Amino acid sequence: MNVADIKAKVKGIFGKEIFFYETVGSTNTVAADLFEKTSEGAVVLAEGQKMGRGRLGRTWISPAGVNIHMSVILRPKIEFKDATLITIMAAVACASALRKTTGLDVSIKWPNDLIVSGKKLGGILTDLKTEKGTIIAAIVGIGINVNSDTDAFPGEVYKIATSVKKETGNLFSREEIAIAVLGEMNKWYTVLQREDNNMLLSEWKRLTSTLGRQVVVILGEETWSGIADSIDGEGRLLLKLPSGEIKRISSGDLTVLR
Ligand code: BT5
Repeated sequence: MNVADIKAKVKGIFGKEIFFYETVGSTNTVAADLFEKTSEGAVVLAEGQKMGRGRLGRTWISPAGVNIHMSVILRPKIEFKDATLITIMAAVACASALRKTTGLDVSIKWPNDLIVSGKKLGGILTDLKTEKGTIIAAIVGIGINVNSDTDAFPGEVYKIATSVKKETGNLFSREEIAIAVLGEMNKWYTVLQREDNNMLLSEWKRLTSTLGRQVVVILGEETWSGIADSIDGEGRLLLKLPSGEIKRISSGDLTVLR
């Protein structure tokens, strides 16, 4: 990756400082370690990850040299209860950037998936550093399959994954996509920090493919099914249960049934 190109072309603070590695365990782990030595908007980028992480200890497949593995270090001034909004903000930024740079109809599946043609193009992993219940840092990890051949992904993942190359038939510049993501993050993070939740959430609603759908949400031992009705000001999913009751859910694995 041409890091100098990214630094030169980003607008705003995101990506002005970039720590670049050929291979890391996980960019989120590296970013958490670098946190004290960096300013807000610093980025960790890696060509490949040996221990790329999804949520709940899951693995993020991270082949070298083809995709984007990036973590952005934030120091958000928001309350702990609003932490889901950080992922919501990053998803809006990524979906917007991907639509603009690739022309693909990228949508957001609550809470952290980037979807094209019903398949997973990318994902977001937000790790928080807290002190006495206050958020002191958020590490926003972004994985986007750009030029990889997802048919070669191991296990069952090839069935659910896709890449920009697979969807368009063309190779894309990872730098161009990363620059767009960082530019959109700059914009939407400003919106989040000025607490303009209406602007953020209305853009999220424009970009999501989750609302109005029959879904199942699994969180630990619990499973709920119903209609994904809306999200609230804290980024929680409002699930309309068959009884008509509305259940507010902060995190979980969501499957769209129809
Ligand atoms: C996510 O988790 O979607 C968050 C992914 C975040 C990855 C970035 S890369 C940079 C930064 N550093 C890290 O270590 N992580 C972040 P989750 O919703 O839990 O989804 C994980 C699931 O997605 C896996 O269990 C697989 O089923 C599937 N999966 C794994 N690798 C994939 C890939 N490359 N593309 C599409 N799906 C994948």
